[in-house]
Amino acid sequence: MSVDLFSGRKLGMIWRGQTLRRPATRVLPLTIGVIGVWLSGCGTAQVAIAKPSVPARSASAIAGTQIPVLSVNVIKTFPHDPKAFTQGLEYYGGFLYESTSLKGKSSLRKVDIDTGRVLQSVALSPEYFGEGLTILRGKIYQLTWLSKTGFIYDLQTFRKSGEFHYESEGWGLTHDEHSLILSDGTNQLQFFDPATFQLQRRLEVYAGQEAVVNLNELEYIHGRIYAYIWHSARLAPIDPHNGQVLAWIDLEKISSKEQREPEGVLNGIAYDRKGDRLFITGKDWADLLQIKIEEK
Ligand SMILES: [Ca+2]
Repeated sequence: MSVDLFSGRKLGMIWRGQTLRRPATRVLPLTIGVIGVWLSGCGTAQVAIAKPSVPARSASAIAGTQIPVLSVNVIKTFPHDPKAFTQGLEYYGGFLYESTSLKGKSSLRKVDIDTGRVLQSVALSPEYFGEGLTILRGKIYQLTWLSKTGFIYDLQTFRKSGEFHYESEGWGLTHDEHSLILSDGTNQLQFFDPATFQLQRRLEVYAGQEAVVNLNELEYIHGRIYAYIWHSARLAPIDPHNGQVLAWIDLEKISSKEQREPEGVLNGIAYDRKGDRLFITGKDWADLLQIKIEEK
């Protein structure tokens, strides 16, 4: 028996026998309604669901105003390892640092932007599923998905210097001046003291009145937290003070061209502050793209 959950033309969840390839806690933002169910005699079920509700309904209101939908232009395309199941991406000092999964294939790597070549890497133990990463004060912080354990590495040597722990799942990671900022697949962002890993605060993310779940890879850019919404082709800049989504950045055209497999969704966003370059990629994508967001 297998069940495939679709959002539009994209596969969102897969059940095979007793095995759930994505956990039940990863709730898809699909609430508009089921528009069709097909059950075939050979034991395959497909459940098709209408467009994700978050982008559709969230064009509603922030204090009576529409949330703008912004388009992007591709400035430049770079090669990306098509076998890198990207979970975290950050720019530092002329290089990209990337966290990849799946179990048994999880890694931390330093990547040459122009060639996509992996310059330095370390493999995670097979029991860990790599997730988001960020770099702060000479250290790399890397999450794991379900193990509630993060790893700390020396930026130069990639030598593991410690671990930290959190209560939730680990999805995306970034930082501001004072905190590590973690997403866990809900609509909450958690802020941790990078020295003590004490939880400082939680921020609930909303588009108008609607909770925005499935917050995934993160990047802190000019005072806003940018978050992918897992299994949507949208990126959301979030106000870190009140949790409101300030815009929907529409990446559908790029995603539909680059995505090569059902789980190969957009993931990975990195910002070069000095050069004002914004990079995006996805899981197992062959390209890394430098994009410019078109402000309205
Ligand atoms: Ca990032």
